[in-house]
Amino acid sequence: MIRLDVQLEEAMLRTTRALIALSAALAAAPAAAQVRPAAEKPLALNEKQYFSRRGLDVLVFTNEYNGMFFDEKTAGVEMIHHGVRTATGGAVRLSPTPEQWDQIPKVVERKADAKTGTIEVTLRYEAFAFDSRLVVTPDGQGFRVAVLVDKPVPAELEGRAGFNLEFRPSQYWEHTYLVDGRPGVFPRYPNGPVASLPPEKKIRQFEGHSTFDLHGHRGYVDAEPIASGKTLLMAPEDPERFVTIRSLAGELQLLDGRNLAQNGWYVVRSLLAAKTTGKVAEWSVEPHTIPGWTRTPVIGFSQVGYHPSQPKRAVIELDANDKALPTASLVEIRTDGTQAEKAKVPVQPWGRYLRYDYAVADFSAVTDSGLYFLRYGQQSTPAFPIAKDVYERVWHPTLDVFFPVQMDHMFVNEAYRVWHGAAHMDDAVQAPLHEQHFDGYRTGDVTNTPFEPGERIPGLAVGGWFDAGDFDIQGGSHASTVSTLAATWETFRPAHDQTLVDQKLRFADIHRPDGQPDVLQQLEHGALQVAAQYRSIGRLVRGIVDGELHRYHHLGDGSTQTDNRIYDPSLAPWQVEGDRSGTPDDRWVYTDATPFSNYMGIGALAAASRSLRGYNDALAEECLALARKAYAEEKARPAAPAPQGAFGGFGQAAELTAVMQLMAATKEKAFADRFDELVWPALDRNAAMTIGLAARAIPEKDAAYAAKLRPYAEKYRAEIDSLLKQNPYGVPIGTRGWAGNSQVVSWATTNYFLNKAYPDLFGRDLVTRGLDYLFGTHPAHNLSFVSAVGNRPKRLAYGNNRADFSFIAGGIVPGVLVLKPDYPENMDDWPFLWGENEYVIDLGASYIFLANAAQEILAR
Ligand SMILES: [Ca+2]
Ligand SMILES: [Ca+2]
Ligand SMILES: [Ca+2]
Repeated sequence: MIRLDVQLEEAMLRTTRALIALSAALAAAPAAAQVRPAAEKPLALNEKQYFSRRGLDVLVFTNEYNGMFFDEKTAGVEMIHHGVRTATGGAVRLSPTPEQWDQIPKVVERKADAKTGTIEVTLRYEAFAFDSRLVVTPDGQGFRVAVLVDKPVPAELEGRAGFNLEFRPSQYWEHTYLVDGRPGVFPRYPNGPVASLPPEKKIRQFEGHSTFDLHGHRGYVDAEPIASGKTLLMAPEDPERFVTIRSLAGELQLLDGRNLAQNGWYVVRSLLAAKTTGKVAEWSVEPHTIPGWTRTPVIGFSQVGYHPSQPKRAVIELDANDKALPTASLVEIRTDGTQAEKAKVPVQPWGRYLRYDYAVADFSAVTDSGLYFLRYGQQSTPAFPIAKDVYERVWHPTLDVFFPVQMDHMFVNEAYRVWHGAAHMDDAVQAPLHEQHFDGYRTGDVTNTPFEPGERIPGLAVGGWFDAGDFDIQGGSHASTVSTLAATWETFRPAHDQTLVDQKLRFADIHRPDGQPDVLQQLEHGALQVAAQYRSIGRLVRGIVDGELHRYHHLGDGSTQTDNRIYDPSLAPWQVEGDRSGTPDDRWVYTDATPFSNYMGIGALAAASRSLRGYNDALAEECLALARKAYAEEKARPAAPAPQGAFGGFGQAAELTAVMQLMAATKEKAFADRFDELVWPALDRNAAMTIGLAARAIPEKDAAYAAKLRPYAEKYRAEIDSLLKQNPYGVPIGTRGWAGNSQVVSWATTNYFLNKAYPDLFGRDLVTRGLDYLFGTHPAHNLSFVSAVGNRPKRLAYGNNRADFSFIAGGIVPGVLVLKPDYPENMDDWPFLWGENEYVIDLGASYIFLANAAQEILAR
């Protein structure tokens, strides 16, 4: 009943907003096409080097294509339309609907000219020695974009090179378009048209790989236009999405990239004029804006709720044109269902961070258990509890669902649903030499193993998890996941058992207890794979991954990525004899050797050996023996060059991890001495990187150690203070190409260990703040970043089920990506941006640890 009230209020608010928008649009509707309302300022270049006016920003190569992941849909000409980045990829492109691994242009030069108010970008396709210039000029409420060439388009690119601009499909679903007056509805699901073309027409993809599996047929596929004409009106019925595009030379095509790749966007495209120089394409683009538009405030709060004794801060994100209201209310939903204002708290302006203004409403004073929601102006948040047990179950979906779903080499069932069959039973063969893989792996001159390229490395079809939204086994993330699960067991001993795991039958069943703690069963599953790697080659592998791009991008049941049969070259492709096949699809093992990754693996084995004792003694023994042997071998190798600078100690920091785990596992003096030898110089080099590990070792050491460590902790605490001032959320927010939830969790976890050792220096709030951030107190929106956890969690993400616009319960997404120069983004209607939405296993394990840690310190 109360929920109904809340929902009703939200629905009314939405309707009111829509009505205001609609009436504004109606008032402006005739003007949108012809006369412009005088009150609206024209688009203009701002000091941050992008074009801006109220309701519209146009970015021109503020963000570049990435040499590592190629087309991430975060580069080129882009539009932020009423606060939403609806368009990207405005650039000269070589195919109608470019895929992630298609050739991307290099930015040779970018000039933002404050005098003329234009931005000019020179783009180059090295493979074709093809240069073009993109000139973007404000034009009234919109802009013009022209492509110029000094030399004609190369002959082999005639009819192929074009100017493309891509629109996010989910923003245009349930909307219409008009092309030269002819109406159409944006396709909800890709339904063509496509054409099969002869292979000689195909433009080479990254490093000669192919996203397309010919299966013995010759043709490859290109998307064909859904519509074409001179003038395209996109979503003319929706004032927030309405864009008019006119081609001033040549035709416009509207295409649907999803026909080739599920992560494709709608593409508007004009072919470049051939055999001529100067202007070879030109558009006028006029995005409609709602006069006086102001972005709805985002009320950041924890969708999970709060422990009574923890700080409770809502962070309100405001449009630059908005002004903070003086107060916000905490409304209680009482036990009889009625509502009453529990507290009115001041809204304290915090200031500017990136492009928004922020304000903080602190309602920590309320400590009564109950159900609440926040009211700010006309806006109400979803309801949330204040209760002692809010963290008790938040990590269960991660352990109960996310981890089982990620299990490789297992059949995974949940009630009536099979998530996937036993995958990659044909693992694995030594990767070829001199190979640059599309997922970042690389091989050099030698294999570093007794195996020849292409030769089977035995024993690897066991244990392990799909690393992320893809299906590879990544050595580093496995080592760290195993270590973290072991730490979770050792620190908290969670007996939680909701999953059956049968290694003999390779069968996992979700929501079915089997009398064994699930943390140990997952730890065992990871340890089985890491131990297998050390057994076969004596080292942690970099990765076990599909060697061909057209299988690597696999979506769906992981057990259908390969044929699960051992490759037999005496058979023809697609020929099958028993458990052998003629299709060379067995995964490749990348075995480049670095002390860093070896030490990570050694640490994981030593950690696993401790936790597995009493559960799987044979595996525990073997893990420790393998770790000792590998450590001795690594030490016997010639020493790596001396570390340089603050981060130069990476290799030594890794040895420190291994030594700490070996010290804890063996209690031997030699490891304790080596630990002392390494830890202090590492702290002197980079305290922030080492302090967590050093604090973790306190239980293994004496009081003198803790006393000696204290000044480092004090120094680190002072660094945190300055960090807390950088943004209103009080956690470190990363600004790299992969969003920073991992850093937030690891930061909060370090604070947990430091809180344990030095509670006078490190308050509990430095731990819970990390979880508040994950659960909704963050920029861009207020959804919980943990799928299925909290009142409004991420409903779609870049899991291996992303093609279904779905989620995996308990998966944690990377979070808020800060696009240059100032746009925080986490798409909640489009799962395909991995930097924002891809689940990874090591973050899953770290989150389980942190949630247990919060529960423990709050119960103290
Ligand atoms: Ca991967
Ligand atoms: Ca179990
Ligand atoms: Ca196979």
